[in-house]
Amino acid sequence: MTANNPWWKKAVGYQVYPRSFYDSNGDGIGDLQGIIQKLPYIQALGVDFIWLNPIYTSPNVDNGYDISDYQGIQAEYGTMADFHELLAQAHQRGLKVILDLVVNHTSDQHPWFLEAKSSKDNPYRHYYHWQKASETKAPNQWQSFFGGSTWTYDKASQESYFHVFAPEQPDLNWVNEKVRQEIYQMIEWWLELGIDGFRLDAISHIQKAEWNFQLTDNPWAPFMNVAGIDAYMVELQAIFEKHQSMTVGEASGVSSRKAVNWTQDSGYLDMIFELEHNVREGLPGAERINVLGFKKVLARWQKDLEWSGWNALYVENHDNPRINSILGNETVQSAKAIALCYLLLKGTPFIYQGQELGMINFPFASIDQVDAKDSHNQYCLLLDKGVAPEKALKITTHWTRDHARTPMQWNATENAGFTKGRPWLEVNPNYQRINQEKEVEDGRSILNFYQELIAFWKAHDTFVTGSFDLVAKNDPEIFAYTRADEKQTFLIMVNLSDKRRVLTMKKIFLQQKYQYVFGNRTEKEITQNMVFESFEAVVFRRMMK
Ligand code: TEU
Ligand code: CA
Repeated sequence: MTANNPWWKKAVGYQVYPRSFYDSNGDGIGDLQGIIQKLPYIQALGVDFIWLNPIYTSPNVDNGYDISDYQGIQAEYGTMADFHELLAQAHQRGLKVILDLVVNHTSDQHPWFLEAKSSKDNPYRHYYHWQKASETKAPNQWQSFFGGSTWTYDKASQESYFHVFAPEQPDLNWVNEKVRQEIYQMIEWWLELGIDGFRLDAISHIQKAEWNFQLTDNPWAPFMNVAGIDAYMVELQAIFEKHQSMTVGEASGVSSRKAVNWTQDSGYLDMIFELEHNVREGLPGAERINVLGFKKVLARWQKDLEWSGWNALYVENHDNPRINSILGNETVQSAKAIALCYLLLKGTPFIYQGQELGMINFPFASIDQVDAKDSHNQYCLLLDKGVAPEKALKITTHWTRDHARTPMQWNATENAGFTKGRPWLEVNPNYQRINQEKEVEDGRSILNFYQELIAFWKAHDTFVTGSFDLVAKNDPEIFAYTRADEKQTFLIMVNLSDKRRVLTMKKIFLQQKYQYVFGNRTEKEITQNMVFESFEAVVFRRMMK
């Protein structure tokens, strides 16, 4: 590890959603001991670090993203002793561990908020944002991410408090120096405990515009990377640098250009997740990712951060549907094609639990099967508008976050081997077909493909440091690009459609000598009119020396 080549540039991350990973005690909820038991599995994949979604004490309105004690472990997940054990065992296996850092807001049950709410002159009042209001008139018209106003009225004080997510998630007032100091101390406490870094939740929202800011086209503009945020980021950066911790920010609203500031060597964070590549097409209830949009967004981020800054690469997380359902056609072939397509881009790849098995969306048949709060809100809003229940269900569940949150599918026994009890969220009925035990045995499985792909990626520094250039830029279905350094060039070509496609190659590729090195189907050669089968993916290599 050197200043220019820190360990995380050549590392793959694995995201664990603790609630749905593995339940060790039969209460239907995944837990820390469950994660400990599955560490050998994670290690065998070939990844280098784990990101755990929130494991802190929480009333669980937003599955742990509403924290009531930053230094406590959610009882359902275990104890601080369990966490220490998890950290030690992961480290022993060469796996680093990063935690979710949720500091845009707390739970409304956090002692700070309970104090703040208790009276207008409580010393904690200004830990949050309060404005004069009435039952019928909010301080302004701003809308929250989860639907409805960003303001919730408090009758006792005749003021409203501000929240960009649910009312149970009041936003912290970062302008207040005391708030920042408390947060910084908490961060140091975790870093001193030995964790390796953080994924910073919703970090681009910590600064808000003036309350009289007038909304135009983007309803979220007043809290997306607003001027003034940099001062806070610089303070955070100093702490992370002091501890040499790895950081990845969820920074929606930070453009690919601005991301350079955020992630260059002297930047606030090591890397950020962009939130733009899910370019949707189709009617609500039947949307898919538009391939050309997907590839143009990713290519722009690749180019803008090519030589300064760093990308965090992902196609799934706990907030989105399963990629093999919305971009792929739910086959083994398409899962592999998507894997190859994003993992060889420039940046640090993240794999979300179950993605490596090709887990797919859940067939929701009732709103009672849904847990996600934002989906319930959307469903109610649609019913209020007079949309028929069946249609409202379809629109709501098609892109719900719960597709990603169904329990991990370990084997073909009841509940996919996730729990001996009743799972907190229903298991996908396809678990007999798609599960980890089965895929380990099958040399041609998606799981084995991921292992081979990670090993292939690790064997070539070109994938870490090399350039990125799109090939066949405007092809609506083929995502092709080169990764090159002074020693070699890789040409990556992926047909992201379920149709046979022909790509006419530029002369230069025919004149140079390329060799097939990796793919999800059979060997092939570069020809003038190359035929790609449905979701076929190939990598060619050209040696310079
Ligand atoms: O998600 C936040 C999130 O998605 C927004 O920051 C995003 O900017 C917005 O939707 C615009 O597209 C994170 C977590 O990943 C999510 O699970 C939590 O519910 C949320 O924060 C609140 O903590
Ligand atoms: Ca449990």
